[in-house]
Amino acid sequence: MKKTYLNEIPNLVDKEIEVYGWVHEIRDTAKFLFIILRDSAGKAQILINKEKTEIYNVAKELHHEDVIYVKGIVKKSEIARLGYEIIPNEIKILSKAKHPLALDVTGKINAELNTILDARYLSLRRDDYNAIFKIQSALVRYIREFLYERGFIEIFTPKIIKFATEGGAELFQVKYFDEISYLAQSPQIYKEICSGAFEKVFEIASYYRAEKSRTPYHLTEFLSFDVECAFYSYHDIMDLLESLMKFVINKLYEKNEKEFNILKCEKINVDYKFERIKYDEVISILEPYGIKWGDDLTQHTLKLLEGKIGKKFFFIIDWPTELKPFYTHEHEDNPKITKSFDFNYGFLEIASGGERIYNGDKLVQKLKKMNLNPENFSLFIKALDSGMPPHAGFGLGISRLLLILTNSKNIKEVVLFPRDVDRLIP
Ligand code: AMO
Repeated sequence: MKKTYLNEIPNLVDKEIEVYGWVHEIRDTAKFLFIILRDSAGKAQILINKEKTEIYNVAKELHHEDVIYVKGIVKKSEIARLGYEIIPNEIKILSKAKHPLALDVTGKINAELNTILDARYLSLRRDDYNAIFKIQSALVRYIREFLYERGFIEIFTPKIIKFATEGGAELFQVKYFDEISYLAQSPQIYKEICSGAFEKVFEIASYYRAEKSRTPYHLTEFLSFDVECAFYSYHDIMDLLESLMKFVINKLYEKNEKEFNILKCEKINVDYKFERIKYDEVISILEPYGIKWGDDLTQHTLKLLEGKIGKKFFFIIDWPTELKPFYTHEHEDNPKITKSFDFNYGFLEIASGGERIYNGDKLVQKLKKMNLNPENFSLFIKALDSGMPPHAGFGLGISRLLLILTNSKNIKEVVLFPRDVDRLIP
């Protein structure tokens, strides 16, 4: 007989089944012992009659998080909280949990974030964290579904690299035999090169930034979703990102209702045109707070902006050239600004992107202007000089999006095993 998953039992009334799982809760009364069994699909009540001594003798030794096997008959029950119960004919203990455990899996006793992260092996079994990572899995699946439907190719670029793409200060150094290498901060030049062959590419992978930012939104290892498309303008890319977000979020609410109910978080409305606000306009909104043209928009200033325009998805477009990376394409009629965007939910930046420089000579000029050494980019320059189409793309922080969707407070909550300045374990 195969393992029955606990969400299947409503269809198996009066049938004998074999279930496996963890002891979630135990309730002891004069006549009965009630065990709530949990597996990856749900929960079920096991009703043990104390007069059935052979079974009771095993069951009375059970503790939270012991792993057990139960063979029994499914009964519909008016009084059981879950509507069904299993009357066992056999119980076996497969694995004992040593007490005291580091964390209460039922979530009734709350724990500090550090305890939750240190004891990930237990907190992942909690209904709320379990739901968050099921939503993450679905999120990535729906992104892939959307892009495969539209002819995109999924790529896998190297994570050990020789030269920086997003500014030198935030690189992790890795000893690579006899030379120095770095952990990739983004797939930028590789995804651009691939768009020159496959046209429409995407990648979902982890990247590394030695950022010493202790904020609820920064990690040193973060999961990025990157897109690059040949023959797309930055407005085409924003159109793509907007329809992708609407598809993915609506699909999550449709298919993952159970997980969102567990988290008790309100649905985010995506039923409106995501506004494209020019950087210039943002500055005029923020001028009363002393913000000037050319200033970067810090989290503090973006919070002021959120106060003015509300908490919603929107783009900030046409950033000053000085504020964007070397590969960003300038406006032909005004080289002071770029064909670029940030994509925000309220104050929080979720993604950034734009059109790219696709001419080798222009890139060399730009690198020199930014005091970067063109020799370090010789491969990329060759690619640009070999018939590179105009192209555009974006990079989106999956965990920042998940944080918003699950109404979490800290990005580390929505990462299985987060890495930040203070955390390398577990
Ligand atoms: P950028 O540096 O803006 O752009 O990064 C893109 C998105 O990645 C997420 N992100 C992070 N998330 C958590 N912790 C971090 N330390 C962190 N750093 C970045 C954010 C951010 O919006 N190559 C460009 C993208 C492109 O133009 O295609 C890039 O890396 O959500």
